[in-house]
Amino acid sequence: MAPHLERRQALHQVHRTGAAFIQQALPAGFCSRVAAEVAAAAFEKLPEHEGQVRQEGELVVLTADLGAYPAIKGLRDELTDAVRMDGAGIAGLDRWIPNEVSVQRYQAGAIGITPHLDLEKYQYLIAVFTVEGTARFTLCKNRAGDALAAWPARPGSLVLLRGPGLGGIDDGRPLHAITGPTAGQRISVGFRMAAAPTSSECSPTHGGRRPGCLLGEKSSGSIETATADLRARADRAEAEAGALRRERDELRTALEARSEAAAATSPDAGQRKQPKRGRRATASE
Ligand SMILES: O=C(O)CCC(=O)C(=O)O
Repeated sequence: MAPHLERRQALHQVHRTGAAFIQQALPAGFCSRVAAEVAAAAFEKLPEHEGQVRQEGELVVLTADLGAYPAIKGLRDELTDAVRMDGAGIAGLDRWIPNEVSVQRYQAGAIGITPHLDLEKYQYLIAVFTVEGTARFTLCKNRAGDALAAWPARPGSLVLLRGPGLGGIDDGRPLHAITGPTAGQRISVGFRMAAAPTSSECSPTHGGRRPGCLLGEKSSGSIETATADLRARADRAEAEAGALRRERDELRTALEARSEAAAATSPDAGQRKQPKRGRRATASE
């Protein structure tokens, strides 16, 4: 994994701007192990259209205990610990537990996925490693795909995206797109924390997520979703309450300083203190 400081800076950047890129997050040998592990997985073709989004690639979603995928399991565990440690102080990251792994495969010349938002149910953070092949990842200004930033998603690189609730931000999901590789194939491994699979999203043939729902931009309700939403709102309320407390304290300090200054510069400052002493004396008699 990338050094501690680089990860920390990247997580703060995700919080502030919506996305960050780490060029060298995984060693080449480890990427090859992950690619070999998923080579025989049951990929399914993504639907070509999802609303206004176009996509060309394949997907397999791993939701179980990952026993058959030891390298991915190890990566998930290490990533979870790293995010908790390096994201300390960014609301939501202390409870980020990726429970869904999406492995995506694209062939040379494929469209990839045109500008889109990830589903709202993916809370706090999305982490996508590239383990094979190269493509251009774009952080988009608009649906036309104009770039705010563009990064080469190569083996070992990591893209981090903001999910709902991160740092108390209600919904700061970034618009993004990925091309297909220019040669060979590209494989990405994405880690997400799904608040809950809903009955309409579940299908036994698709590992609990229907193909294409990756790109849907709303999720429907369920108890788990509602619970996660309440948690995110509680985090936000906590952050706002902290900010209000700090503002109150600053205002109080400023007010005290101002009244002391006013009292000190007033021509009858000495006299004003007299009645005070007098009253106290009177009261105690
Ligand atoms: O395959 C990738 O690198 C990322 C694909 C993507 O944009 C997504 O899964 O939302």
